[in-house]
Amino acid sequence: MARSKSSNGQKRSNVQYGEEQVTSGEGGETHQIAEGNIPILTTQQGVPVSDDQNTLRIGARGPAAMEDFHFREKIFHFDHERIPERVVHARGFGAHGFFETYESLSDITSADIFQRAGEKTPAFVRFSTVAGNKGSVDLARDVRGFAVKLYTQQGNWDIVGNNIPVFFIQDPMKFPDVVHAVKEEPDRGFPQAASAHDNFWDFISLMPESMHMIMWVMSDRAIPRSFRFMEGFGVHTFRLVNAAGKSTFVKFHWKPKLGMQSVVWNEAVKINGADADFHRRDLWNSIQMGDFPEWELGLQLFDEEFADKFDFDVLDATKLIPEEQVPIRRVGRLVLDRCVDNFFAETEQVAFCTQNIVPGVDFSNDPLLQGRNFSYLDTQIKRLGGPNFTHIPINAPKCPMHHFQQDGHMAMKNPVGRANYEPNSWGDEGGPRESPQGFHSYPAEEAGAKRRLRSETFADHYSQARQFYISQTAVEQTHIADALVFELSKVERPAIRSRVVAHLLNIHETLAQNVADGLGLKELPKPAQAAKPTRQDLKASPALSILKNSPKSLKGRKIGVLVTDGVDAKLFSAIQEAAENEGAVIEVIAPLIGGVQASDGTWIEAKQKLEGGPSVLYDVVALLVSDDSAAMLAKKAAARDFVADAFAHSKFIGYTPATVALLQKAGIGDSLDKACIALNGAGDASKFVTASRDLRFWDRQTN
Ligand code: HDE
Repeated sequence: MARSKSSNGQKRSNVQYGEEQVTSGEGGETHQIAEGNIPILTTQQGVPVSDDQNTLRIGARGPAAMEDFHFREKIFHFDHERIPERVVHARGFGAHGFFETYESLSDITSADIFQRAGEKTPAFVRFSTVAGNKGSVDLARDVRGFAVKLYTQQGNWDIVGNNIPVFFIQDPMKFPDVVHAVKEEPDRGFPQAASAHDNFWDFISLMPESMHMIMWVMSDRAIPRSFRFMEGFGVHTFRLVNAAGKSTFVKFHWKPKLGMQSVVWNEAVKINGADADFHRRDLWNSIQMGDFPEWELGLQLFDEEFADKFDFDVLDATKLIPEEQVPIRRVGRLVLDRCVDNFFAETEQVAFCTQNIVPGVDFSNDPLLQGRNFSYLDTQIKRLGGPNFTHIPINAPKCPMHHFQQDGHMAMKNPVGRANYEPNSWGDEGGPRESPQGFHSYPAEEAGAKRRLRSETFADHYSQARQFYISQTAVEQTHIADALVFELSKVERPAIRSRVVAHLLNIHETLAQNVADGLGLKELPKPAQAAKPTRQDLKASPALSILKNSPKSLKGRKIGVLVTDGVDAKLFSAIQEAAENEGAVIEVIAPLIGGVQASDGTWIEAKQKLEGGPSVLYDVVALLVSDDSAAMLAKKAAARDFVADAFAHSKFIGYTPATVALLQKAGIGDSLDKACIALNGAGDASKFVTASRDLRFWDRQTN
């Protein structure tokens, strides 16, 4: 590249060879010059730049000149573009919105956000996976972070939760271990964003307290269809405190307005290949379309008396309180209605801290929560480079702030005036003062010997794992067993596989047996030694199942419509209309991205070329194949995969008579069931769309 003029004498765009001329030339061949309203490119110091294509050099083929301040500044800044990614939850996606309070909760809490019905509080939410690095895939089997920052009038309140209501460990001392174990193995640097490896299962098999969370992570909760269709949980017990100082325990829940939905594992694997950004794209698109994702905030409120008599310790983060036992009170809604302007500035730099609470909210003694209260501030200082990360707009409170903290790296908001300490005698000019209305900690009385000790009340590790398992439908139970078999089949050491099965025996015998069979384990191990025997009396909690709470609606879902030239125009429009009536969207897939000509001569634009739009990207598929194109399509591997996958993933399939050739070639022509709906004409469209509200025809998995 050192020689400037290309051999055939052609000039490449934007670069002028061999001359110093910057303004003339035809078309885009020379520098793009600022004209009219286009601003002039400058350095960070504001110096106008005349040439952004070439470094300053001595002679056309000579060495670079050190004095090229524009080059040095540009490269120096580029070299420093990255900040450390989060040690966990590195891959995330955020959006802005608001929280709207339904009713005053002043009897329970003095938190300003809950005082006035109808009040809207700005919010920012960041969803994430836990284990994968920043550039990993969206549909890893993993817990999802669900972190909410509420910019209240009395300061920022962060509810830094997950989409699973319990955690792997009980004591924060073990957090680095569980995270090291799940992330890539240190010698080889892989696997990424996958718990299916020896280190993770080795650790888990030695940590019985993780068994409840393992049930959740092996369930479909860990492969959500999108952020919009998953629940969120604050996990720990917190306190709400009213103006009179009365405390009520609380657990926080976020309930998705569109209901819950997950994908199946084989689908997740393929989605990661077809669209590694599946979840972020979904959130981005739905907000851009004005279909704003929404959750309701639910509170489980209980007092000391309940806490004392509850089957488990409310301070143990490996336990939940079934909704059937303490019902959820819905007190407001969270709406995400604005995408970020800049991913780095907002999503990457947002700094959540569990210790960010406001008057009227307080911590409990959950040891994990107490450990987190140290960790988050510490990690933000490392990640964002200093103590002034609250000066970054995404982290800055939207209420007045006055304090005497000053200086440090990148100080943006600097106090004016003389007083930078308190007490002072400067009167009105002396700066802010404390107030009785400020934050008061709940005066819980604490006493006890200083020891390193796990409470006896934390000792039952299997009963709620069993309760979760028996609360699932048969299909969901099969998915849990399949996930365990998949994960443990990637584990190379047989002893680890067997140790996990030994724990499963304490949870549910059928589950343990199914997993053992799936692994080809010749002999069942002895059940693991349990600190407490598994309780058999805990009743199933239907709220824990996704499928028992299926929304039976296509609202917010996506129908993939595969079209070919000559597609029945009336049928296409009828599907489009029926989808709109349901609140669903359609996406057109065609053999060529340019689109197809319909039977009435109109042109239908495609959003995806067949090879780039596999059926795993859609909730429901309609195959609007015309008579003339059926044979051509049947020859295409992508078309055969499209229908075979839709069928294998238990999806509803609408098909025109001509499609049968393709279905036959894909090997499903003779297995069509009641979720495969013939579309003989426009009249069948609404029947098909209505039937698809079930989202999946699970009987197909068991038949
Ligand atoms: Fe976190 N966690 N965590 N965690 N966590 C972080 O903070 C930590 C835990 C959660 O979108 C880190 O900013 C410890 C439970 C979310 O930016 C770090 C312990 C729950 C996010 C950290 C836990 C969570 C984090 C890494 C055990 C669910 C992403 C980067 C005591 C209730 C927030 C960062 C975002 C992030 C520490 C356990 C949720 C290192 C020590 C339990 C959603 O501070």
